[in-house]
Amino acid sequence: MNILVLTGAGISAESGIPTFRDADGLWEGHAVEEVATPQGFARNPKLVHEFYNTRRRCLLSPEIQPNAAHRALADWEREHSARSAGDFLLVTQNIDDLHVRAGSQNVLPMHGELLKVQCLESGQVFDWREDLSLETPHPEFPDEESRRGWLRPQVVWFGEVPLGLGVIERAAAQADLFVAIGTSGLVYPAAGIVQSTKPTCHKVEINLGNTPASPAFDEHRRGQASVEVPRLIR
Ligand code: BJW
Repeated sequence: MNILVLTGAGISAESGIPTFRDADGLWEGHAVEEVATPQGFARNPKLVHEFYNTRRRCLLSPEIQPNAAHRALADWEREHSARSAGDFLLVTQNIDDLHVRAGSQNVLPMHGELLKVQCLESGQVFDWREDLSLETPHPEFPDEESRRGWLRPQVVWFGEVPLGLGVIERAAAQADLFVAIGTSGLVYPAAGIVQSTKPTCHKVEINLGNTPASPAFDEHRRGQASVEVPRLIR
C-alpha cells in the first residue's frame, strides 16, 4: 500500500507554532502580500526579514518540540518501511523542521524550510539558524561589503513555484491512501493534491472542522491532530 500524507500548519499548532488563518494566526497583523510575496520582499526586505527572524527564533526556542501527531507519523513510516509495505511520502507545507526532528525520513517540504536561506544571485541554499538582515554577510564571501544582504529565507511565497511538484504528482497518482492533516485547503497547488489521486485511493482528512477541500475526501476525522493521527494509525 502506497501512503501519501500532506500536513499543514494545524499539525504544528499544538507544538506552539501559530497557524496562518485561525484566530491569532500569523496573518493577523500582517498583510499577506507584504510578507509572503516576492513583490513584498522587494518593497520592504527589512519587514520580511523581521517576520521570518521572529518565526525562526520561535522555532529554535526550547519550548517548541514535535507533538504526538509528528511522532505518530514518524512511527507509521518506520513500521511501514520495516514491513516493506509500499511507499511512504510525507509532504509538508510547513517550513518548520518538526517532522524531521520527530524522526520522519521521507519528508518533502514543498513550501521550503525556515532553517535554510538562499542566495538571491546564485540560488545556492545554505543551512541557517541566525537572524537575517540587509547587513548579513554572504557565507561564502564574508569580507565582501558589496555582497551583504543577498540572502532570502528559503521559503515559497505566493506566485512562486512550490518544490518537488513532480515527485508529489507521481506519489499522488500511485497513492492507495492519502491523508491530509491540519490544512485549510485554501492554498494551491497543495489543496489540489487530493484531486490528483486515483479513484480507488482512500482519502482521509484530519482537521478541527470542515474545509473547502472536505467534499473531495472519503473520511473525515474531526479533532486535534495530536489525538486523531495516533488514533488513525493505531
Ligand atoms: C488543526 C489544528 C489541530 C488548527 N489539529 N487541525 C486563485 C485560485 C487558485 C489559486 C490561486 C488563485 N490565485 C492565486 C493562486 C495561487 C496561489 C494560491 O493558492 N492562492 C490562494 C490563497 C487563492 N498559490 C501560489 O501562489 C503557489 N504557487 C503557485 O501556484 O505557483 C504556480 C504554479 C503551480 C504549479 C505549477 C506551476 C506553477 C505558492 C503558494 C505558497 C504558499 N506560501 C505560504 C507561505 C510559506 C512560507 C511561510 O510559512 O511563511 O505557505 S502561504 C501559507 O499558506 C503557508 C502555508 O504552507 C500555506 C497553507 O496554509 P495551511 O498550512 O493550510 O494553514 P492554515 O492556517 O490556512 O490552516 C490551518 C488548518 O489547520 C485549519 O484548517 C485549522 O482548522 C486546522 N487546525 N489547529 C488539526 N490542532
